[in-house]
Formats: sequence, C-alpha cells, structure tokens
Amino acid sequence: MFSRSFLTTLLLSSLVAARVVPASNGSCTNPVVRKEWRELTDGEKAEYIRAAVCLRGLPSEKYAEIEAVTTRMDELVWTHSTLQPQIHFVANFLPWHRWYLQLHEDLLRTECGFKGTQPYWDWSIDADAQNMPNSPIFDPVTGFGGDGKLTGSTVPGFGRCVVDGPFANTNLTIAMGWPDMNVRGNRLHCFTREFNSAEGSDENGVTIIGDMQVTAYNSRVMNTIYGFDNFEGMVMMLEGLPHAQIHSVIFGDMGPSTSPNEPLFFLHHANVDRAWAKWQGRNATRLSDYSGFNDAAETVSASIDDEMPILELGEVQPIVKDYMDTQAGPLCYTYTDST
Ligand SMILES: *[C@@H]1O[C@H](CO)[C@@H](O)[C@H](O)[C@H]1NC(C)=O
Ligand SMILES: *[C@@H]1O[C@H](CO)[C@@H](O)[C@H](O)[C@H]1NC(C)=O
Ligand SMILES: *[C@@H]1O[C@H](CO)[C@@H](O)[C@H](O)[C@H]1NC(C)=O
Ligand SMILES: [Cu+2]
Repeated sequence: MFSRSFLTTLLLSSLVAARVVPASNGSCTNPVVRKEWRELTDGEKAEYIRAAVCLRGLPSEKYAEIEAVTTRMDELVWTHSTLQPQIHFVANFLPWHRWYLQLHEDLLRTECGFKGTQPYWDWSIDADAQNMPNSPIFDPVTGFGGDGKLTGSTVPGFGRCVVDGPFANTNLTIAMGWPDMNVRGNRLHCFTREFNSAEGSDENGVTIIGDMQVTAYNSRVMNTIYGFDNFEGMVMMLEGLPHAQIHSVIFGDMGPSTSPNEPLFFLHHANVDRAWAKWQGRNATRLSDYSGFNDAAETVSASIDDEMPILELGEVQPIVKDYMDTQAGPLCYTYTDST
C-alpha cells in the first residue's frame, strides 16, 4: 500500500514528536496491577472512563494522509484495521495485542492524565452466571452502557445506536462498514452494539439475543485452554473461541476489524492477555514458547525474534520476545486473578 521509503520518512518525522514513553525501562521491580472491572471502586471506574472518553476526543497526530483518521483513537483503530490479516490467526496475535494494549494504556496516561491501570473484563464470570446481557460492564452509570437500540432513523449508520452510558450517541468516523461489514471507509456512524447469539432475527426482524453463547467463554472453556501444554494449541482455542465469540455476540462496532472503536475492546483484550499470562505462569519454558506462522497460508514460520508490524503507530518496531513476559523489557504489570 505504501512504499517503504514513504513509511520510513513518516517514521522519522514522527520521532521528533515522540510522546509515548515505555512504562518501564527494563527493571520491573514494582509492577502495576491490572484489575477486573468489578474489583475497581466506582471512583476508579469513573477515572478509566474519563480517560477513555478523553482519548476519543483528542486530535490525531499521525496518518495525516488518511482522511478518515481525525482523532488519537482513530490512529489506533486504523492501525488495527489495516493490519488485520497480519495480526489475527497468525502467531503474533497475543504479543501484538499485548503491545497494543500497553501503547493504549500509555496514551491514556500521557495524553489524558490517566492515574489508574488498564482494567480487564473477565467475561467468564458473566458466562458462569448465565447473565451476560446484565453484566455490570454494561451498566449505564458505572459501566460502558448497554446494547444498541433502534432509533427510527433512516440515515445509514444511525439506525441503531448505544443510547446509554458514557459513550452514548457519540459519532465515529472510521466505519465498521454499515451496511457492508467488510468494506472499510470514512463513514460517519453512531457508536453501536447489537447483542446476539448468532441466531439471526425473529419474525419481526428483531435480533435474537438468546444466552449470548456463554458456553463459548465460560470457566469450563478457560480451564480447557489452561490445560494445553503448548503455545499453538492454547492460542488457537483462546483466539478462535472465547476471544472471537465476545466480538461476535456484542457485535456492532465490536464486530469488524475496526473493533477498537468499541471501548470494551481494551478490557476484552486485557482478559485475553491475562489468560495468556496465566497460562505462562512466568514459567521459563512457557515464557519462551512461541511458534506458528506469520501468514494465514502457513508458509512463513514465526520466530520469537520477529519484528511486529505497527505502521505509524509507534516509534520503535516491537520484537516478539520483548512481549513474552509482562514483567520484563518494556512491560511491567501483572493481573489479579479473578477466577
Ligand atoms: C530504571 O528506572 C528505575 C526507577 O525509575 C531507576 O531507578 C533506574 O536507575 C532506571 N535504570 C536505567 C538503566 O535507566
Ligand atoms: C452525529 O452525527 C449526526 C449526523 O451527522 C448529527 O446529527 C449529530 O449531531 C452528531 N452527534 C454528535 C454528538 O456529534
Ligand atoms: C514449565 O511448565 C512445563 C509445562 O507444565 C513443565 O513441564 C516445566 O517443568 C515447567 N518449567 C519450569 C521451569 O517450571
Ligand atoms: Cu485484534
């Protein structure tokens, strides 16, 4: 899409404006603790939401040539969406998203004065309770608002919107592609969700919410994932089952490759990252267990020394091996273990 020299020029010019600093300089003696959403005080929840709203409103500094990128958040969304086939269902899925989460958390701190730590959403708690649509994560006051509602609007992209919570009725520009999910563009639409159990619609055309497929992400599934003895088997199930189903049952902006538009993306991926960290157990064997392929066609074998693609989003090209341990290199955090 872009020539290498073009990208290099952009990377060099963005070095001057470098503002994102790594959370750690390599000596992680006092890791910050990422907590489950329910473990936060209401004050801590409000502080995270404040910062997440803030990041959506800041003007972009990168991707000047891309018309659809107008905010700091758009830069994250654009990068994830453009790289989609290079970072999903390939070996780097977990380390890439670990890097991305850290970058987002650093942005919340440096750009929006965030004082807390990235929370995670342990959806297996809601799955075990068989009460996913009523998860406290969707609370209109202390959470992220709930399902989208039909608005009666006939304007494309405005027919179904999230109408409660801190992100209600906000407009997004990088499209999730209504009416075509697979075509990305610079399309104005309201922030939306469309809870579903992948069972289609009833006779009135209303989406069937059902149980939201809780058997795909309950603690039973997670225990099966923790039972794998190798990275490839573990990640295949983690990405393919609970990770993918959470995107799919919330749907709307959470569905397509522009899913970082959905603020829950970061809490969802923090939980996916927690599952990997938990599986690793800071066990020396598992901290270096990395294998698979860099392409969907499985022609290029992955190596722990691989650089990960980031387009213009960062100043330093991250290397997989620096993202294996959450308490070493550029990282310095740990997770509470809610389940
Ligand atoms: C890393 O950071 C710690 C804590 O701020 C500091 O004490 C230490 O000197 C730093 N080390 C290097 C190599 O910069
Ligand atoms: C979102 O866009 C719609 C359609 O252009 C507009 O009517 C509405 O005022 C916008 N809302 C916000 C919060 O900017
Ligand atoms: C790490 O875990 C593996 C798999 O359970 C085990 O075989 C190995 O002995 C462990 N290594 C260390 C250093 O604890
Ligand atoms: Cu992703």
